[in-house]
Amino acid sequence: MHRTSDAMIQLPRLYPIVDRSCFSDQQELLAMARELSAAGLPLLQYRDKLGSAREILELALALRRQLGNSLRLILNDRADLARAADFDGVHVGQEDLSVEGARKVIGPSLWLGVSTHCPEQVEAADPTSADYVAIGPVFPTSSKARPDPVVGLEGVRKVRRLTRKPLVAIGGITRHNCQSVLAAGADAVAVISDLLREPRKSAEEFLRILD
Ligand code: TZP
Ligand code: MG
Repeated sequence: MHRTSDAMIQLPRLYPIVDRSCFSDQQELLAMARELSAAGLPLLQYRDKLGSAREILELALALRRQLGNSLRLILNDRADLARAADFDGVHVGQEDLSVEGARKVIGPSLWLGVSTHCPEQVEAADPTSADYVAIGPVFPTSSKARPDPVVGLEGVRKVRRLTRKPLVAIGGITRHNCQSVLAAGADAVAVISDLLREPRKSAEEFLRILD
């Protein structure tokens, strides 16, 4: 499931993230991923700020093994492990490898996303080979340690004007506020906590609302 270089990627409106810190063990995370896959979601990010490289690769390989190629898997932070686990892409932040550094590791065809937190970072990301730009936190979040300042819907509107790349909004997005985030110009919403309880049901509700 690779892209043709230079072609704009087609992001689904819901971008679910399974975060290792939300689960007591690997099996729980895998079970949630299977539920999201059963709901028909085509994209999933695995985020792990706690595990060693070895543990992250092990769980990434298990995700790929269990989910097959039915959905596109993106690894947070680690371009090297994304390749090793045969993932479909990587998502880097401002303190990970640079976009072009990560691109060198993953090659031209895997998906590459970059987190931004202000207009200057979006302007810097725009001319790079990133396939999409994430902006956030849009709303207050408890899923990220030391989050950057909240950008609000106004922040989404502002950065929408700065790039034509697909824009993913993240941070505090729920079934209640997701429509307002798309209306502010985001192409997709990335969600951790509002998918945790009853993942399949809440994913289906998101899909209905975002349609
Ligand atoms: N980056 C900015 S906010 C955030 C990340 C990883 C956490 C989003 O999680 P939630 O639970 O959907 O607010
Ligand atoms: Mg990161």
